[in-house]
Amino acid sequence: MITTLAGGVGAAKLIDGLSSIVPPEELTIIVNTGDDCEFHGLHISPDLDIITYTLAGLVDEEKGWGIKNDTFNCLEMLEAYGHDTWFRLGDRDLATHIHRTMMLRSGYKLSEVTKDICAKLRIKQRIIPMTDDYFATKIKTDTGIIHFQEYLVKRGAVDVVHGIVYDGVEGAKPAPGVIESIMDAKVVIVCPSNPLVSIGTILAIKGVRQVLRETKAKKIAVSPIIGGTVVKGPADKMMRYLGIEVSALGVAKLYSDFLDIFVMDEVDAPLVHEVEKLGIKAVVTNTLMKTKDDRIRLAKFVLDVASVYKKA
Ligand code: FO1
Repeated sequence: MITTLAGGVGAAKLIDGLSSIVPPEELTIIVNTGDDCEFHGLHISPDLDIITYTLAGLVDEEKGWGIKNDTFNCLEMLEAYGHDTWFRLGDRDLATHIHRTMMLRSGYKLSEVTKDICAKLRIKQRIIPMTDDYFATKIKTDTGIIHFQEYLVKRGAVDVVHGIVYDGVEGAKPAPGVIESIMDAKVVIVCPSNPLVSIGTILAIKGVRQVLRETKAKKIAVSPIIGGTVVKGPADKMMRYLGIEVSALGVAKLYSDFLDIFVMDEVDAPLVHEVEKLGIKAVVTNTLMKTKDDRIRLAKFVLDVASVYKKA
């Protein structure tokens, strides 16, 4: 069994690669829900949707989120009524949020709704939200504390970041299957996602860091930072503002209490020695995932290094 900790777009690419090699029933994906938000009365779970749409073959590959060839008629009408439409929800995408919200209002947990959506979209891998409880990632800026989506999408990540608030973290229990899937896994893969607002949130859930230290699984992470910058998203900016070294080494330090192996890009080969001083085995490869073949190649590399996959 392989368990992955995942955020949005970067994670979805690696998971897409993994799903080409690993039998679906052997792959569990624990997903960040700190990005969840409410628009037009609907519960949106962006990272859950990015992962499910990717595995269902529905994702808009160009953007990395939303549904391919979606239309925006509903949003246009909402705009005409004077509603905020900076968060671009497509017509087909809206069906997911309506379905999710209806189930949540009927008393189902987010993990049950996610299971239902996966079944309906014929996804065989197991996708689990990190928690069924309220959890919202908020960013401390000069204009006040704002929701992560407002910081990222509405304001284009231009603000100086003074801190990150995991609102609700005290009461957020791991969703059913989170702890067990880490404990029972042969390999736990930390995807190349934002270490602060995608992986950091999962690690902040009660018991998760502890079980990562206790499990016999090999724990392997892929760096989202390549040569001091990110492929997508604000991780590098956020790390810089928060005084965290913006490098693969800076990421390795955030995981050093539980990590066995760290996969970095070839350009970061000079950092191998420093990472290994943390007691983590460091390996390098091309970690860019531009094509489907890149995704599969990186997934094979990760599994090979973790010794569960024999190279062909
Ligand atoms: N990202 C954007 O940059 N702009 C959007 O308008 C936007 C809408 C959106 C709608 C549904 C969804 O599931 C994701 C959406 N995203 C959008 C992506 C999302 O904001 C982030 O990429 C993730 O939260 C980070 O993983």
